[in-house]
Amino acid sequence: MFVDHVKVFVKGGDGGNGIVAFRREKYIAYGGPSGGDGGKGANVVFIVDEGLRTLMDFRYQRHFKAPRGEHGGSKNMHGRSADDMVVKVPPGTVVTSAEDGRVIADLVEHGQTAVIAKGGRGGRGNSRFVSPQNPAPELSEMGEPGSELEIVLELKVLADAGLVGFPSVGKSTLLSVVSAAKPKIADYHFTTLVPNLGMVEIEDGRGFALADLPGLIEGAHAGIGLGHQFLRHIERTRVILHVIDMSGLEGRDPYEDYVTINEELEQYNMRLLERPQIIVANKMDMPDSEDNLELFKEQLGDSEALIFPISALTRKGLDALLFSVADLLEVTPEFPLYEIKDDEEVSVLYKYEGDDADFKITREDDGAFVLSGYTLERLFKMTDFNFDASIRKFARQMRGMGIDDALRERGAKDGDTVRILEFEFEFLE
Ligand SMILES: Nc1nc2c(ncn2[C@@H]2O[C@H](COP(=O)(O)OP(=O)(O)OP(=O)(O)O)[C@@H](O)[C@H]2O)c(=O)[nH]1
Ligand SMILES: [Mg+2]
Repeated sequence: MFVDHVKVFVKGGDGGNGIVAFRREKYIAYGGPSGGDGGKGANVVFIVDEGLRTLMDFRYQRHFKAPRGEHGGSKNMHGRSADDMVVKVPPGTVVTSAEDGRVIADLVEHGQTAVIAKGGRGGRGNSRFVSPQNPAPELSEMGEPGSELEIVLELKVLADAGLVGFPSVGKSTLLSVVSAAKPKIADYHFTTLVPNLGMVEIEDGRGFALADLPGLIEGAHAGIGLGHQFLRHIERTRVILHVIDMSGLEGRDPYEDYVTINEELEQYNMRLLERPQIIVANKMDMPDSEDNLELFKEQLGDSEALIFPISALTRKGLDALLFSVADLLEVTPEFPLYEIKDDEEVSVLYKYEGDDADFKITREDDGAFVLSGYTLERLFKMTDFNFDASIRKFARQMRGMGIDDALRERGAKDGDTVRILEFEFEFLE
């Protein structure tokens, strides 16, 4: 099964909790604070494995939750940090945010890694809150929650050149005679259901990777036929081989075919038409092909166009075509698909977006004020409500964020209910 598009959920591990503890030693009446920090939660890391060819494994596992860090211990013992959760992906995997489509990582080379969801840091134990004013704080933090997000994985095969054209024009046949690939070939439409890759080696020692794609028809960009879903695989190719059936045996006009496919490429966007194209006039072994080719050239009216008459079936004209592809590849730069910022920026970007960094106040039917927002919820989750000092610290942080004032503005009165996540407390003036 070939799977090239999946949506999955990833969550970095939460940090371990810091704890409140005090030394109890034989000859020391009042030991100092000794609560250790929690360990760091694990990141979810993707790594490219060249042994993988599809995203099939993700069909069966769609949730990736990394383990949390260990909690701190007494005697200032730090909790152990959790080991990263490493997930293998095939080369050519593009990771985007399901929410807004932003690209998080483009994983191409074997061994390449990217942090997709960051683990939270460990909460600090009470020995870290010691100050001259408070030598024995009853205050510690819970671990920071790991970031969580829904992502889309798309596989975009890594080929230098891609074969496009109507169904049954001979794309797979061509791939099969210039490489060791064994794609399915038949005289009905949509024989090829998934992209095939072949390595082409030419006589002068040069070589390139060639992809055979499922046939396109008018409206493919809008999902007709096998749809544009496979066009994503041309996105990385630098040169497009536009295969046209010159025999006219199916009753279509070769020039119209040519125009239709180019329109589909244009509609698909991704600037596919900016890529150099080589026109492969196939099935030249058939009786009407010569005449059709002459007519095609007239209609095209472009003397610069690279047109190679071949017969994939009888293997005629292949060398000239392959040399030309290799030449063109040499002068065609890589097409940058995405610009990716470095890991740190990416994970911060994806953890909390825009207004989430702030807080939001909504009213519920029962009159309660509901507070939400990433920063606030994060602070909340890191507060250990078993200790008054922690609660007071959280109250101070909320005030610092302007939440008290905002609540008052929204009409909150002494004794009103305020909710954060599943907890509630009273608003006190
Ligand atoms: N006469 C002739 N027939 C060819 C040639 N190349 C391919 N064919 C035939 O055309 C039919 C379709 O070939 P495929 O290679 O499966 O075509 P395709 O473009 O991959 O088709 P889809 O995968 O359906 O998009 C088969 O019956 C081939 O034998 C050629 O050069 N000459
Ligand atoms: Mg095919």
